[in-house]
Amino acid sequence: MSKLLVALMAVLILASCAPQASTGPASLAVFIPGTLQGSPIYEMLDAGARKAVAEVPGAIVKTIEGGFNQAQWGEQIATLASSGEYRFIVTSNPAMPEIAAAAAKAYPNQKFLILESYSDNPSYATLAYNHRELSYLHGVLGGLLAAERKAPAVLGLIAGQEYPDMNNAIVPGFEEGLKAVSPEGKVEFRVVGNWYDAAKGAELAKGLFDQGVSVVMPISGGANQGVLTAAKASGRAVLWYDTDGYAVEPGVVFGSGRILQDKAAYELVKKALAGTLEYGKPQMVGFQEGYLDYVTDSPTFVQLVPEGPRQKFEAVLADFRSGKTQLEMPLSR
Ligand code: RBF
Repeated sequence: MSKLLVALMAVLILASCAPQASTGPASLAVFIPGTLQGSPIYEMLDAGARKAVAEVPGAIVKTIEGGFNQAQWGEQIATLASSGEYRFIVTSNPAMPEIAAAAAKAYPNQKFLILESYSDNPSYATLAYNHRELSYLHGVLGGLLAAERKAPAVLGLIAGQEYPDMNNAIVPGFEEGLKAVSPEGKVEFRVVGNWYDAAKGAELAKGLFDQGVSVVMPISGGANQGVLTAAKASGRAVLWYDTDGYAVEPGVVFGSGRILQDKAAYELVKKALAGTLEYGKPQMVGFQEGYLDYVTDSPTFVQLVPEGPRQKFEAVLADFRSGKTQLEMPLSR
């Protein structure tokens, strides 16, 4: 027998002994690109995935927090894929399709479920949210609140970092919504530079308040806490982006948009475990599909936002919910 043939047989035997994620118990890894604490968008991912796993006998889930050094995420994902232990790697944020691409190429049998992303990579199932619609509504409410406070039509937006969905959908959508109620309105955009520095968040918010901004929307993970503290100290209003945030700082959060990432994660992980998830076919969802919402039935919202602006806002919102108003989300792949 030639040496080559022997070597080939050895490889085949070894490969047949290697862990086969597709045949063992259904096991999935939830990779958090950051930390769970301070980032409800990731908490919802984990909660939704865990709920789905709990309903499938024998299925196992492991959550791995990648931390804030983004340069390490690709290697961490590759380590998970190379272990062969996980039938699916579940993660979320618009940068992950690119970050996981090398691992997906090196381990073509590894499947990924990536939320808040849009990609036709055949190893990925992706679902993107229409951030333009959600930030538009925040802009409308922010503009109405600023007018109510007789403040300039200037809204603040404080982001953890810049990324295509932020620059191409969230900031412009916020400004479009503001301009729909105050045509001369403008958005002051500030960047923390990471997703955890509450002191920097507070400093940026204070800078905006000092220049007369009365409403600020933070999208900066753990740094949001600093924005809340600064807003409370100066009596300004905060718009909360990913979850129902009225209770995070009562009397300071005047509006809450919601991304139903827990629902999306639950549904898609359920499908993945049942073997019915489709790969390579990205989906985009918004208000009409029921994955975005604005929390207007909270007693806090009703109490804090006067009836006039509240009714105007509810009318705009109703048109998004019914699908009468739809905004196209610019794709970033
Ligand atoms: N949002 C968070 O709340 N916490 C984070 O740690 C966080 N890290 C992110 C890292 C990258 C590279 C990108 C592109 C986005 C990140 N986001 C984070 C934003 C998140 O994906 C989402 O866009 C916002 O929460 C708005 O829904």
